[in-house]
Amino acid sequence: IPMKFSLLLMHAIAIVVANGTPRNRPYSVLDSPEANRPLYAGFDNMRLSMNGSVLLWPMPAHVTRGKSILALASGFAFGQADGQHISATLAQAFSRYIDIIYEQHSLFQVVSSGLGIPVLEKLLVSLDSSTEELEFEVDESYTLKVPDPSNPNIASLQAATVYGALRGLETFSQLVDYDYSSRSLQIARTPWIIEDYPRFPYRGLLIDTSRHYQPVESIKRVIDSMSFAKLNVLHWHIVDEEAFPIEIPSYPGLWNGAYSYKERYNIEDASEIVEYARARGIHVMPELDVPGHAASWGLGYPQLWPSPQCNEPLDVSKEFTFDVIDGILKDFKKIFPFKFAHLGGDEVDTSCWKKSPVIESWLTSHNLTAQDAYASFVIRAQEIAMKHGFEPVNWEETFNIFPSQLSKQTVVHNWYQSGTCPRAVKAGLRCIMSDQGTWYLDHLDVPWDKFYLTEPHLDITDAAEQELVIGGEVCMWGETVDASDILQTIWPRAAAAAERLWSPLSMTEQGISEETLRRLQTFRCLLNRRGIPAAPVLSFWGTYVFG
Ligand code: CP6
Repeated sequence: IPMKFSLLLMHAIAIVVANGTPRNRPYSVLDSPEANRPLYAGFDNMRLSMNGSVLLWPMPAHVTRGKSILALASGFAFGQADGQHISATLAQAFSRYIDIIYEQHSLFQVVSSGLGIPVLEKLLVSLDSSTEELEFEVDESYTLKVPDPSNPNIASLQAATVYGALRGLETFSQLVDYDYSSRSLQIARTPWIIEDYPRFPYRGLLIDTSRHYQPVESIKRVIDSMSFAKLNVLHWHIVDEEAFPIEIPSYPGLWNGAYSYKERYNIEDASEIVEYARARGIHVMPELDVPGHAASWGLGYPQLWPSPQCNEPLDVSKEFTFDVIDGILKDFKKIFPFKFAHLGGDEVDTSCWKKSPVIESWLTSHNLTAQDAYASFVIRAQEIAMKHGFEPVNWEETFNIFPSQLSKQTVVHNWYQSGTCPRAVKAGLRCIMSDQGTWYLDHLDVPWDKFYLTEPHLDITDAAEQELVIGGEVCMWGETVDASDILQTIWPRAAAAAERLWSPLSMTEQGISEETLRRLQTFRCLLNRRGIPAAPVLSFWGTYVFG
């Protein structure tokens, strides 16, 4: 009998594990979002939301809802409240979200009349401010009412700025479901009242275009997908030792360090990326990683290499090195309006400086150790960046090795060891968390659970110190990905971090439950429906439950 039972039990477990992951069939239309019912949100969303779950990702700060239902009217439209200055950013977003709401269900005809249920004719957006400028810490809060208490056929979205309205439109789009029996677009559990705002102003994703080139189109898909998860900073690690793929008009030889003439960005490409991101409420932070991780600079200007045997760190002894940094940051300022520039400073191995005769004698004559020279290099790069109007971000080694020399303006970017942000904020500096053990997407074996459970305020209890943690960032280093697999490597795990960075701590500190898993699966399906090839949600959480 035990044998029989255990076989039954194993069978049950196998069904649970295999559920919704058809491994043995080639991809076909049967695997498309709408056809694969158990896995995809289009169908289950409706049932589950009626059963009580709120299937939004990331979870808003405050949600109340009712027990009614609304269908989108055939002429459903977004509009801006009468008498307001028309926002071009909002108008573009309206057209994107109409496409998203309708086309994600395009395998089916959408019926919108004769349903016998109330219809929603409009979502009216009202903005408190007409600014279109995307500044750091811009107000991203919004209030969404579906329908508005004043009119059963109109929903309202009120926001301080257009960037809050973008977040609200995303939330609205996640409320809309395709109902298979009536073939209409519906919103269940109305009336909804959602009041929402981010927990952290900096919710980042790093991409690395040095180890593998990413075509502009690929970066745009990454930006699209970030906006679905309410991430708002694309940290663009443009250059590293392997390649220098961007045009720098002040030093046009630099992009000789690109892999090929095609695998590089001209000014127009970079500006197009910045504007594409801005229209989605996403800042682009460029990184110029110095003095290490910079060997590729010397393909255009070999005098930046300390010696033929030593091609990084960059030559600290020559004024030319700092002229080049000055030119790059001056050109960056014209392309990247974000207030931060990342200046790297990580993994600097100065041992070959001491073996380069020119640098060795320069160190001796200036009475500097190699470490002093590393510090002075970083400080000088910070001064150049500040001269051009940037606030500097540096990887944590700079803070670990010479904390008191760093500008007070520095944002310390954690990656290497735990405890860095607690020390940085105690020293009065701002901090971004990117724990390599749990928020590095190139660590392919780290499951979403760990991304979800990473807490930027870990070991920081003082409120003023917590305030200095501006947020966190997941890092998609480029060694393991190119355009063929970047999206499925980023997603769905980055979404877990996105909720940690957006939703109130009181919610995320509850940890992971079956509800979290189901909501994340729903979000992953939403990404698939929108053309983002997010990978299946593999959960180690399941092993806690199923043994
Ligand atoms: N490149 C640069 C990298 C990394 C860093 N800087 C890195 C280090 C360790 C891991 C992953 C990435 N590839 N420029 C560290 C900030 Cl595990």
